[in-house]
Amino acid sequence: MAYKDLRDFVRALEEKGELKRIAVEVDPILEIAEFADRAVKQGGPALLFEKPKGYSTPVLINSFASMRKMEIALEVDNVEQIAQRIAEFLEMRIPEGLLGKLKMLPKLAEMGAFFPRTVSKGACQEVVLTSGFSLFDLPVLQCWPEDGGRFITLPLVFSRNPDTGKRNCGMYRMQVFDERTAGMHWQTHKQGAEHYRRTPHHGRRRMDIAVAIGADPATMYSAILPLPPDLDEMMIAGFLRQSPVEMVKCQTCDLEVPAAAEFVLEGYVELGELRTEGPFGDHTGFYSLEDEYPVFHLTCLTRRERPIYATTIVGPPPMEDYYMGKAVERIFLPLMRLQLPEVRDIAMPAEGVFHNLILVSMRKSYPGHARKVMHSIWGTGQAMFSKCIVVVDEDVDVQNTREVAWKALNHIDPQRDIEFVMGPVDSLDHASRLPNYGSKMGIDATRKWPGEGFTRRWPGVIRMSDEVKRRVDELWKRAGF
Ligand SMILES: Cc1cc2nc3c(=O)[nH]c(=O)nc-3n(C[C@H](O)[C@H](O)[C@H](O)COP(=O)(O)O)c2cc1C
Ligand SMILES: [Mn+2]
Repeated sequence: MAYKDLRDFVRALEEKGELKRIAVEVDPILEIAEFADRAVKQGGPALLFEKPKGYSTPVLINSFASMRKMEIALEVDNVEQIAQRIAEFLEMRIPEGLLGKLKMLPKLAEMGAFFPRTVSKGACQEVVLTSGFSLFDLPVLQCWPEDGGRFITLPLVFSRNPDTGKRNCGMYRMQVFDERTAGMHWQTHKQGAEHYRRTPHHGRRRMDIAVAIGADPATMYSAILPLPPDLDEMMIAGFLRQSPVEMVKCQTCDLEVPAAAEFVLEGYVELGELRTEGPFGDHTGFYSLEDEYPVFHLTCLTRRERPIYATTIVGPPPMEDYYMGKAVERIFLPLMRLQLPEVRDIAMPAEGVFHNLILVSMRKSYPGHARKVMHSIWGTGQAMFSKCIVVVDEDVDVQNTREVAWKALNHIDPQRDIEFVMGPVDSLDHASRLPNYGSKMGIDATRKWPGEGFTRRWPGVIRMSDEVKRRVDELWKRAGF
């Protein structure tokens, strides 16, 4: 059964021994962050702070902060099961004949069941405040000492594409500037930023925004997924939870939000109004420096009677977002293989903070094939940010970073096998020559072929014969080991 809401998820985490309630008073300024950092680094439970200093609203953090918690969040034994479900859908073709078509009906019906449903009432509007409210009513964290302020870190930011009317939901952090305004940190490549750029073409000066904080875990998680533009995150959330997301109309703007959310911030962004945002201790493990971002104006705050505030912190890896990203890696592999069936597996080690390093194993079929795979990755959605792509043959286990380092470093002639390209880079890259634009590197660490100009012999990897191993198994014991 799909979780109805955040508290349902909290209950599940608690039942499975993956939640710790913290009854002592802890300050949302830095202290909660330090708790969260220690807990995740120890593989500890999610934390529910019952007494954040100065607030009566409990704070939930680290609810996705391990593979086990991701499995609980997505109600699977292994996130690969979701990849499997996606692969099954992708394999679904219109079969021949009436019988085949009939067989497909249940699958199609299942698909229909994922679409979000509009409902007339939602728990997120138990309390509707159009005056006398403030962003400081929420126990928003300051995460790191040099942060520019307090940041809402798990917001589901809803906007509408002014060209198509389609909804988008992205997770973009929001720095609380004062009681009614916050930074809107959608990076230039993200959908919120694109909607913002499209808005003046429709003669508008304002863009409606609704921000939901805290919902059932699949809905929260859908906001980070690197989906194609105009593919509704709420539909994907429905697929993940296998039950439609219920949406309710906002009170003061033309957007819908998950009815079961804990908090909803309704408001707008005024075109052209920018304000300095940051610094922010980011998921690279370094501070993202100040920059100019649009300003969100809060016009109405709705919430549950007794809401829970959901948040996270990012910082030196691995943190909670590493596990969220690891699940993305597993879930999106079948989709990547639709375009690139030669790809066996991919891995994004924690130290690469997603965009800095992607390891790819592939079955090479023709000269230059590894480079074709690199360029395809650079041409695919948010994988375009990959600063370093290492491509290895299919016999290398990319989940084993040490094996990749060992084999790849042996296999390359750097000048021949490393390729540099220019293009868009992640906004968080602090080393690129310009913000958002710089170089990327592809390393072809596959075995080189004569068709690629390599005519020397290629050595095999060292391995003891099975027969000797068996003999030594016996001798080993006799020798007293
Ligand atoms: C905890 C967390 C915080 C994030 N913060 C931001 C952010 O501040 N700005 C941003 O552009 N992306 C941020 N992201 C990444 C986006 O949510 C992600 O790229 C998403 O796919 C964007 O959705 P979109 O394609 O609909 O714009 C964050 C991700 C996580 C997990
Ligand atoms: Mn999107």
